[in-house]
Amino acid sequence: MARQDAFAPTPADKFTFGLWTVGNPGRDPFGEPTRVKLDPVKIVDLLGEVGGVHGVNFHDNDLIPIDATPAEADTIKRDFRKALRRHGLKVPMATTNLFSDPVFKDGAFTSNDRHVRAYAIQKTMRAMALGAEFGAKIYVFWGGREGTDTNVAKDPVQAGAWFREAINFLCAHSKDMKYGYKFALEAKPNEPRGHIFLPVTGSMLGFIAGLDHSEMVGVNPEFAHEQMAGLNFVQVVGEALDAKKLFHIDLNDQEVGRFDQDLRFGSQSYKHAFALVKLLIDHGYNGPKHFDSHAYRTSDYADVKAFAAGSMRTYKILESKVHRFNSDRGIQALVGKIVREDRKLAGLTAKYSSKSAKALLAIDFDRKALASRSLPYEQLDQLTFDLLQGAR
Ligand code: DIG
Ligand code: MN
Ligand code: MN
Repeated sequence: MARQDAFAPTPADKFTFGLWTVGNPGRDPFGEPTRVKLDPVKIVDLLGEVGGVHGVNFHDNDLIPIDATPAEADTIKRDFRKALRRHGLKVPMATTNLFSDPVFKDGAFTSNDRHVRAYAIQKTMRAMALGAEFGAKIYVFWGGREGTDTNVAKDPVQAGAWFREAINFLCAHSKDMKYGYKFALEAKPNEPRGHIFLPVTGSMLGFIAGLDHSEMVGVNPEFAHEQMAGLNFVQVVGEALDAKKLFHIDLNDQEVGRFDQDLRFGSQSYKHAFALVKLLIDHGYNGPKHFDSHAYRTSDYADVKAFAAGSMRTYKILESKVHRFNSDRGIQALVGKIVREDRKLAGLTAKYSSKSAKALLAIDFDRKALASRSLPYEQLDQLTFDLLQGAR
């Protein structure tokens, strides 16, 4: 009997891929496809061949071409449903393509044209119905065209109001239709527009607070997008967890200062990826882990499968490293030294009272002694390196 691979994924890991990820045909702005374009059934079969995948996500037009007839759509859905059943895959998330068709050249929910904005809301309503047909309970909004290429083209306050109007309407529609969706807003700073509105997850968290149904709206942070903005993805996800708004997550990798590379998860920034997996484990994130990424343009079918398998394997390896970190006596002894708590002081500032304020003001802190406390971060970081490199 073959030894069970400790890093083999299972559907319980909730790893998911979009149809557009492993189905990416290798086209880029400077070159034509290098791979045969796979239809949705073939993409599901590919994921089935890889094994251990929990689910597959789609934009409406990844599944149903924008000009498909109702009869063509029915056939596609029937065949897709059969493929899902064949491999036991779920559809946890759905979303709308509001960026490919030329009609969205100036945005969808924030187009300067009221007709385009209305069409975008209608298209999203239809896509929500499609997602609900396949059991999706998370609905992602990525506004790839919501932005400007010149500031004078659009007033950002007006654009924000239009975006809010659309999301409020669609939240109400989801409730009206009893879809049970949780909406997840995905930020990106630029590309394809020069300046995308609500560019980072933090912007989305602020925006959500002003919505009519903010309780059903969270975020879908993507590693590459926050990295493009020069932010620390681990801290970004920490903000989302703190706000109880991490409804979905797009995992991939990215080199700083480059276009959106959507690289295989953990293929570039091992250390960031480790700290991210640690954060998700430490805070009990139990949502889908979506690899919004694609294989290199140079990859063939077999290499695309290796890309998908590698994405999940990397996550499982980092998971095992996190458990090692959290149980390593030397590392935990250091962590214990670094974090100093004091119940008496904690009692003073946990909840304000004029009494506690007076008591706090009366304390004579020894500033020099506080400053002299040792913080062995170099040792901790080196032990982390040793652990990640298999030297511990
Ligand atoms: C790009 O990062 C976006 C689109 O691929 C999609 O709308 C969303 C869902 O993961 N991510
Ligand atoms: Mn991306
Ligand atoms: Mn994404």
